[in-house]
Amino acid sequence: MTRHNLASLRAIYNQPFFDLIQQGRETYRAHWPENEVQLCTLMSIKTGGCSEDCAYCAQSAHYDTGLKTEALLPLPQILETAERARAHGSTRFCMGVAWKGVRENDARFASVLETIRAVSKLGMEVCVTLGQLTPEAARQLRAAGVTAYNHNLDTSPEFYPNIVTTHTFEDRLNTIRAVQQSGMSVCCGGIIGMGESELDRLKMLEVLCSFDPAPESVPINCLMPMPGTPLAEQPPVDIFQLVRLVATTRIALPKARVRLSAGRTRLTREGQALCFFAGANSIFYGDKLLTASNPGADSDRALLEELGLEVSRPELPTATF
Ligand code: SAM
Ligand code: DTB
Ligand code: SF4
Repeated sequence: MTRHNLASLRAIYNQPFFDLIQQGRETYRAHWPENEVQLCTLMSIKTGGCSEDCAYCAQSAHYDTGLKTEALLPLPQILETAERARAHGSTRFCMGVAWKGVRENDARFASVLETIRAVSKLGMEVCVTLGQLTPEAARQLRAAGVTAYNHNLDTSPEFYPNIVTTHTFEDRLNTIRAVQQSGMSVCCGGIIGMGESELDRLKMLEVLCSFDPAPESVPINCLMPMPGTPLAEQPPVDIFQLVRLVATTRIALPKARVRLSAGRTRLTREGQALCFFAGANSIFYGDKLLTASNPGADSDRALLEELGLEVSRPELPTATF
């Protein structure tokens, strides 16, 4: 497989629009069962009060966002939500916490591990996003049954300090290395619409292309401007720029799940259809993301049906079942 660099990514991205989406579609068809979309449900299991100053995030304690903070939720409540997600057709369950990172010997981490052991018995892919990890914490998560760990680069190395000052881009890479060593899959992507340039987006993609192994999934979030955060007034992302990035990601990382993530509430059905055509094959499904809203499950079901798209089966480690 070609390992893309910035020059090759720019050449792909800057093609005439229809050539680009056609190449995205062809790459998708060569690597994936046709017309299948993965449905993932997100649940915030510890909300707000985070020490980090990520400029996009409603959960940062640095900004007055009016969000109600919540301590780590108890296992039965999480399990019930996971069971409901499965009953509604989700094949991946992703739990998020507003932490800078995991402290290995903390009782709260022990509680998260216990929750993962229970949720992983439900037959869905299990993803968590808990912030920074040590290699030992990553090993314990893998042993508890996590299939994928979400830790986004969010933007280019150059633009990152404009968005976060309480940790570095290198910190993000260190956590991703710990995840890779543990054997969990890496779910890693970014946010567009934070004031970065299109080149910054391709620079982020260049870093994703350097991962070994390649990321299993790449969430592409459009900024949801959160009141009270420094990015509250950012204008929406241009749809053609989003579609171009989706297609370029599909072409550069053919085997990755490309997830059309936060911000779908501001996309039209036609815009989303173009993203699927260009190679997106996963969405967050259910009325809520972590703290922000998502299109309703009913309207998503209707959209998939109108486009003739089906729900993909979970990909589970064979040892588990
Ligand atoms: N605290 C952990 C961390 O930062 O890795 C996990 C949770 S954090 C909320 C997960 C990801 O959600 C972020 O990396 C970012 O890509 C995305 N995200 C958060 N707020 C967002 C927003 N307002 N709009 C779009 N994406 C957002
Ligand atoms: C990802 O890339 N997007 C999800 C998931 N990984 C954890 C989170 C989106 C959060 C959107 C804003 C919110 O709900 O607060
Ligand atoms: Fe905290 Fe994660 Fe939000 Fe940053 S993105 S403020 S680390 S919850």
